[in-house]
Amino acid sequence: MFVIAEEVREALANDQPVVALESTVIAHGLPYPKNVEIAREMEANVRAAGAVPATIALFDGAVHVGLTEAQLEQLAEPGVEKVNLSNLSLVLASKGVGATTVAATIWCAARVGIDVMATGGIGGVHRGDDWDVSSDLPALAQTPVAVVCSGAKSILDLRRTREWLETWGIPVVGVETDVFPAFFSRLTELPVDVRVETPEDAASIVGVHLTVRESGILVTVPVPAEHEVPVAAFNRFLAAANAELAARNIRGADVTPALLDALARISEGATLRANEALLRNNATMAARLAVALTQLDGEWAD
Ligand code: PSU
Ligand code: MN
Repeated sequence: MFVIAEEVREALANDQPVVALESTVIAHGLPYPKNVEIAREMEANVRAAGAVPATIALFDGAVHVGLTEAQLEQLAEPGVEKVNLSNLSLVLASKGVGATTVAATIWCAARVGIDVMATGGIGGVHRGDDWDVSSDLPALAQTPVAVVCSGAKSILDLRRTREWLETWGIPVVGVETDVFPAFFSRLTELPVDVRVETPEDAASIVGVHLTVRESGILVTVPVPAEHEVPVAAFNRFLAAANAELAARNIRGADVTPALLDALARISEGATLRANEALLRNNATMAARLAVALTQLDGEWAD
C-alpha cells in the first residue's frame, strides 16, 4: 500500500529530516508547466536546507512517498483525481492517479513517520452557508504533523476557519507574524497563538506538541513581502472571480482550483507570482523546521 522512495526510507530509518510535500498544488493548483517547475524547485529548496523531500501522490493502488521525475510529470496531465480523506480509499481501489490535498498528504505522512509538511495554504471554511468545509481541517484535528503554510486563502471565510482551528485544538504558530496570514496577503485581523522569529524557534514548540497531542499544528509563514498582493487589490480580483464562478455554477472540490485559475487571469498573474513565491519559501522554512526538530534533545524530543 505504501511505496517509499529509497532516499526517504533511509532518512526516516536514520532519524534524518524529511519534509512531505502535497501534490494537489501540482495537479490542480498551478498551470502547466509552472506546476512541475515549482514542484521541482520546492524539492530542491528542501534539499538545500538539509532535508529530504517526499512528495506524496497515489499511483496504481499505492501511496507513493517520494516521486520520480516521471511521476511528477504525470501529475500535471489531465484526469488526475483530487484526493482528500473522503476519496483516498476509492482512488486507491480504482488504481487511478491521485493528487493529495493537505488532508490526504498529512494522513500519508503520519502513517510513514514524517513529522513536517510544506504547502501553500490550507483549505478551510468556505464563505456562505452551504457547509463547504475543507477536509484539511478535520484531518489536521486528527493527524500529528506540523504543516508549514501561509495561512489560508482569503477566498475562504478566514474568521470561521480560524475559529475552527481553535475549537479543534490545532495551535497556530506565526513565524515573524502576530497575525494569521491570508496566503496572497500578509495581514489579517486574526491572531496567531504564538509568535516566533525563525522556524528553528518553532521547533521546540512543535516537538512538544507532537509529543503530547494527537493533532496537527500549523506553522504559518507570510508570503515574502515583495510578492504580496495587497488586500484591497485582492478583494477586487476576488469579487470578479466569484462572480465568474457563480455564473458557471461551480461547486464543491472544483471551487478552489477554478477560483485560483480565475484569480490568476483577472490579476494578470499577480496571484500566481505570490503563490509561487510562498510555495518556494515555505519549502525552505519547513526543511529548516525539520532539521531543527531532529536536533532537539531532552525530554520532549521523539
Ligand atoms: N493552496 C494552494 N493551491 C492548492 C491548494 C491549496 O495554493 O491547490 C489545495 C490544497 O491541496 C488544499 C486543497 O489541501 O486545495 C483544499 O481543497 P478543498 O477546499 O477542496 O478541501
Ligand atoms: Mn471543499
